[in-house]
Amino acid sequence: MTELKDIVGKFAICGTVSEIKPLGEGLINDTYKVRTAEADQPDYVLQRVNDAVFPDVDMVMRNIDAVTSHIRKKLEEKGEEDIDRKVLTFIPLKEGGKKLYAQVDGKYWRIMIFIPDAITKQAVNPESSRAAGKAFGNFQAMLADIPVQLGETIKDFHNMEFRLQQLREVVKADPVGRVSEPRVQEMLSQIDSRADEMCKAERMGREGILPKRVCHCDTKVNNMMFDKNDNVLCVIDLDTVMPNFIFSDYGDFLRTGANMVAEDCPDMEKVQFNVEIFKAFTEGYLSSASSFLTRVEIENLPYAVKLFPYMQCVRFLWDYLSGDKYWKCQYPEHNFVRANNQLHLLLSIEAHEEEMNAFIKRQS
Ligand code: GN1
Ligand code: MG
Repeated sequence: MTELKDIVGKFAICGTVSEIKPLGEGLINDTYKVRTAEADQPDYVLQRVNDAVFPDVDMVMRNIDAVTSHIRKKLEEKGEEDIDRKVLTFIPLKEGGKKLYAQVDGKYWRIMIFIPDAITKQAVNPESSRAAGKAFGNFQAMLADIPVQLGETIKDFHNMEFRLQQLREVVKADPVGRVSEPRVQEMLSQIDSRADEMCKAERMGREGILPKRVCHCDTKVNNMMFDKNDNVLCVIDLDTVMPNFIFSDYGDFLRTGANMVAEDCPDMEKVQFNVEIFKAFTEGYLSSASSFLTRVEIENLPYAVKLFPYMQCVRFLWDYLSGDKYWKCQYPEHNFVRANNQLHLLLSIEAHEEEMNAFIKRQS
């Protein structure tokens, strides 16, 4: 097997590698920190891209190249300082033109500059939610005029009609005999009764009243870097950047950020929607995104808040009924618990619907 330092050696980095050790606890890609010996040379982050989740790594890296180059240009035009901390910098191969990844022993690797003096956060409060809303809105705003068409790195990733279709297929095939469980039947009927309402985005897309824009599609607070004074430096984890309805970025952040507990907390009474987080994130988001959002997009933000817990409930249930192939499980019921948690989050959100609608009206 090729050693990590030989893989690093394929890239046009500066400095002499002194140490390579695992970094972070991401579940999808394997990540390492690469230290260089020289104080005046940057350190780097080496990553193996999971090609089971992202089958077209070339497309992923072309998207990332287009997005980071465009953001860099915008920051330069604005005369920003310290740009290497405000956008990710991927390093090309020594040989291979401008290619930003190496294929070694059938695996895919890439390397980027390590951003010094930056932190990530795991939990949000209203203040960091506001900052996150502003940062993700700004990310979309900067990419609104990107001159290239990005690829869809995971086909139909946030397409609700497709996710329901996937669920229906596994219910029909019932490969591990879990469909007849009464709790599964109960959940399926909760899902069915909302299916039509939740596919509204796809219908509006077909009617031509809802555009797709460049979205991040994994808007969690831990996908942003902050400086020591709590200012957002940049958005990271760009593998899922692709054209989508803006609901993806807005709704998926609140799915995790505004849940009072983790998405796999088994105590359903504790699963509650935090309205203060919703308000702060929305204000932050609209402060940077209202310049390009349409009325239809803004009016439907409360729908987006419901859509993502619903979609995640469908996806977790699909995996439970498939035999737990997509998400790693610590115990046999894990995926069901996750699905149930998302359903309870949805119920809590539904109880706040009027309040959310009134709040959004006041903003526009
Ligand atoms: C996966 O690995 P992570 O946590 O960034 C998934 C998201 C889900 C999330 C649920 C590529 O994201 O869509 O919302 O799990 N990413 C992919 O925990 O499927
Ligand atoms: Mg991630």
